[in-house]
Amino acid sequence: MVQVVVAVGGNVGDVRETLRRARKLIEAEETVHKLRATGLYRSVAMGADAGDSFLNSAWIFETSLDALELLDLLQRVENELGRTREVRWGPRTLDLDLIFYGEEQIDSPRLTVPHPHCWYRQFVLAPIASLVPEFVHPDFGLTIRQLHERLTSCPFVVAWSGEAADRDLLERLCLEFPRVDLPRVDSAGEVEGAEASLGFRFGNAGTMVNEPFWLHVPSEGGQQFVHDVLTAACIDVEPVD
Ligand code: A4P
Ligand code: MG
Repeated sequence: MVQVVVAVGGNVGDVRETLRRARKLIEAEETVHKLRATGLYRSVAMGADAGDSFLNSAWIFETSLDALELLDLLQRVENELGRTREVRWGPRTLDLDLIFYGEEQIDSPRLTVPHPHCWYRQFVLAPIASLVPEFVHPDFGLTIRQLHERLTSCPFVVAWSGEAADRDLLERLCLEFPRVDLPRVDSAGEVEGAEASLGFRFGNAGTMVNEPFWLHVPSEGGQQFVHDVLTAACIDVEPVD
């Protein structure tokens, strides 16, 4: 048996009802045990075409499925509840992302675990932190509580390097995200072929205790990518009844 964490979200239709039905379908599987679900959290949508605000939650359960079998199950449930995939990051009735599969690190064409974007997304970390705050992220060696808290530090330092983050973009981002401090650094985080890199640091510039975790900005759609990352990191995620 492996303990897994699944992030759950949706922003089309009666999302509360869809999430309830999805949970029933998962719980009905013989290979799934001891499922615990967090409460629901509401946040604005990250992504230019993402649509209305989202409801997010997370499930923690034990399973005898291997990781790809579990992905198959999650996708079956998404499909059964009406998920279509016209637009990347588009509106969706149901999104089930596998965040952790025990402490395993998996990098295959169909599956990357831990989920590569979980660590800067408030709407993923807030629900998980409410159930298993002391779970340690296998890539970073930090607990979910620590990962979540670092997103709420003020100022929130997002170091960047490379060329894509030009002056106009930075000025616009500073206006839109007043809590974020965007110093430029020369960094080993840069990789060949990436136009810019973003790094997230703890606390303020004077009290950094860790190397930043670098995200490489894609050459196509880079500005939107940077905007989405900052939205996901700075977003207000409110618990709802
Ligand atoms: N895949 C690889 N690794 C994984 C994994 N760990 N879990 C592959 C799940 N799937 C994984 O996913 C595309 C492919 O990723 C899958 O076929 C699988 O083989 P998808 O769900 O079909 O496509 P997508 O919607 O384009 O991507 P994804 O990753 O689900 O989108 P995101 O990044 O999760 O963004 N705003 C708020 N406030 N709250 C949200 O929950 N969600 C999104 C979706 C956008 N904005 C949001 C929220
Ligand atoms: Mg998904």
